[in-house]
Amino acid sequence: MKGLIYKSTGSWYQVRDDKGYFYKARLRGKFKQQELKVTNPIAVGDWVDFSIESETDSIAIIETIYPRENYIIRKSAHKTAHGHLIASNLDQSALVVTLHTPRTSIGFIDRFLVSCEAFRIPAILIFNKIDLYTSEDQYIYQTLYDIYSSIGYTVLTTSTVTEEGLDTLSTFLQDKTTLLSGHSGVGKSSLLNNLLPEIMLRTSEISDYSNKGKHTTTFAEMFDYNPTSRIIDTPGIKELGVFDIGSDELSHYFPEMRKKLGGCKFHNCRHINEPGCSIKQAVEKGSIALSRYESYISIYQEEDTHR
Ligand SMILES: Nc1nc2c(ncn2[C@@H]2O[C@H](COP(=O)(O)OP(=O)(O)OP(=O)(O)O)[C@@H](O)[C@H]2O)c(=O)[nH]1
Ligand SMILES: [Mg+2]
Ligand SMILES: [Zn+2]
Repeated sequence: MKGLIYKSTGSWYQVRDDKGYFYKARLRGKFKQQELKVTNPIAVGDWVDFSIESETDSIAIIETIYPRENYIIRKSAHKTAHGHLIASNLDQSALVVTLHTPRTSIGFIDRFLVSCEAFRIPAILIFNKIDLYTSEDQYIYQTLYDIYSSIGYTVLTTSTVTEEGLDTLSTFLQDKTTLLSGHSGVGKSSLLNNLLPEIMLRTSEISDYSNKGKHTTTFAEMFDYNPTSRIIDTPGIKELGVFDIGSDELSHYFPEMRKKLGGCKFHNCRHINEPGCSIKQAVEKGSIALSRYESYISIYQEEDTHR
């Protein structure tokens, strides 16, 4: 039987068959992994073939996995040169961002967007907790809005307290499978609880001590928003760690740089200190944001040292 993975805990999986029945599944002992070096062979969003072990207890065994259309992966915290799959077969990936309690850094936003570009997954940014914005935050938000929307990214604002922006968000979720990602405590599960009140996911307050989230969600889980739309809640991540992207191809994953690459004097320009660099000229003119260029340099150096 063919099924779709809705939840993955690492030791067992929740798989849904084509009639909508859920089974608790584990992997066949000699399950054949895909080529990708990962710490988790099966992720939420994977299509699999499974066999039923016990119909009465809804227990199943996952036999094989179908090729993935795409996936989001981060560097494994435990095993070097390995990735940890966050989810697969996505139509879009939404990064939930906050300006404080907790604060999302621009570097983190850009790393996330680079990963999405590399895996060809459309990305949107959701600025949550707008009920908390001071006038200074409003100003920062406007600056970020201008930067990211001019590159072509959809930028939304939401509040789960005032419910502002949730209707608009809902239209962006229509007929798609959407990943919700972001730091712990930004409100991913809260957003899902607002969109789907019956699921009642656990959420928790930001720590007073560290002003950070408490890693309340521990496993990725997919939910049916409506018959044609699905949303994936994920555990908060500290760092994405751009995975397996060569520094020479990095500028292709900055859409505003991609358009200008032909203009550099040297065809193998790294856009760091070469003369006649169209990217650096655009940064000086202000048509490429300095913060984006700084993220480029930072990821470039990180990727370059890992080779
Ligand atoms: N003021 C305000 N608080 C919010 C908003 N959205 C979420 N929160 C609060 O932020 C805290 C963290 O929310 P969660 O939904 O648990 O965050 P999460 O992103 O799921 O966190 P992890 O599961 O740890 O990754 C909770 O106390 C929520 O009530 C919002 O729009 N405004
Ligand atoms: Mg959560
Ligand atoms: Zn250049």
